[in-house]
Amino acid sequence: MRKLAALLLALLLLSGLSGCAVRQEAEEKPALVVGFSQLGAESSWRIANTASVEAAARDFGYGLMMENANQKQEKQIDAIRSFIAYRVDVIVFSPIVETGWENVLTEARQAGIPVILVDRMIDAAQDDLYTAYVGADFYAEGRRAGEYLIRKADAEGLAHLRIAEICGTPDSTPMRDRQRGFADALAGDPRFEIIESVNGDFLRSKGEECMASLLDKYGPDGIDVVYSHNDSMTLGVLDVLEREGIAPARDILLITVDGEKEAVNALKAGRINCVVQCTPDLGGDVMRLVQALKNGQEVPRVTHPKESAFSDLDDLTDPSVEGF
Ligand code: GZL
Repeated sequence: MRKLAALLLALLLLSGLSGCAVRQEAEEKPALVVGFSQLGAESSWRIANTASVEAAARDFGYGLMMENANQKQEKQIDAIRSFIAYRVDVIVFSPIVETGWENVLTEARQAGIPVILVDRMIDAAQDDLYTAYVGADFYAEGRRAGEYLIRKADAEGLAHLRIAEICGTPDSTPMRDRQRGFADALAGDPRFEIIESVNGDFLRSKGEECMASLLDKYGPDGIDVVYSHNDSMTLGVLDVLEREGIAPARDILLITVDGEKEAVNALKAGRINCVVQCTPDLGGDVMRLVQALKNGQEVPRVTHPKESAFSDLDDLTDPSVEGF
């Protein structure tokens, strides 16, 4: 009986201490507050990116005010204005499109609040309105997609490949640069023809609609390759192809970008030919820049994560071939 009483007493003391510790934490203000305007939740990539920023803020002990704009630029502008009014220490945002930010970012500069772009850029004309960019080199991603197709054509003696391109959100950095990098990689090679580029807005549902209308227009024998700017749209493409009895990666080659688990698993299962990586895990790089800014240190203007590509021409049993 005495042992039980001692145990209960110990538990009470521990809970009392921990309660005190929690109260103490609750009274501690975060070292710094970051205002984060996220553009939406349109894809697995975006959801993983949000989680990465939230986790990194926690790891650094920074307060995070996050506003999700649900794909509306005006909501991002409102969020940034609220961060300015709240006088956050740093503004981090992923601009849904490259244009239309001059006024609100000028207000942030006038308020003396540094702005870090994550994942997407703004128009170069406003270069002086942000301090740093953390995100992919989308042009390089597009080139990797094109360079895979050249390797594939070389390896299998393919000629005159008619390519349908399903693009991401118009005027967004990943859409513009994945398109440009891909076209530049193939430029001058007569084996490749981009027959049409359509907007799938990075959404699975629109990727499905695009693929259905492309098949209506060209027929299954009129398309040799689909180059899709993200995995969400590619999963919509797979739904349509397999519903129509078309063997993806065989009847029509499939190249996608992001590298989420479901796409990499489809690659390993022979349903996709190439997955170009685009890591969503940018939170750590962002918060290291925030910390450097807080300490008055210089920060790099551009921080690109390391990225690669996986394809059916590689050893897919390699442990590095995995999705996020
Ligand atoms: C790329 C990111 C894109 C992803 C899509 O960094 O901006 O937006 O490729 C996401 O999945 O919707």
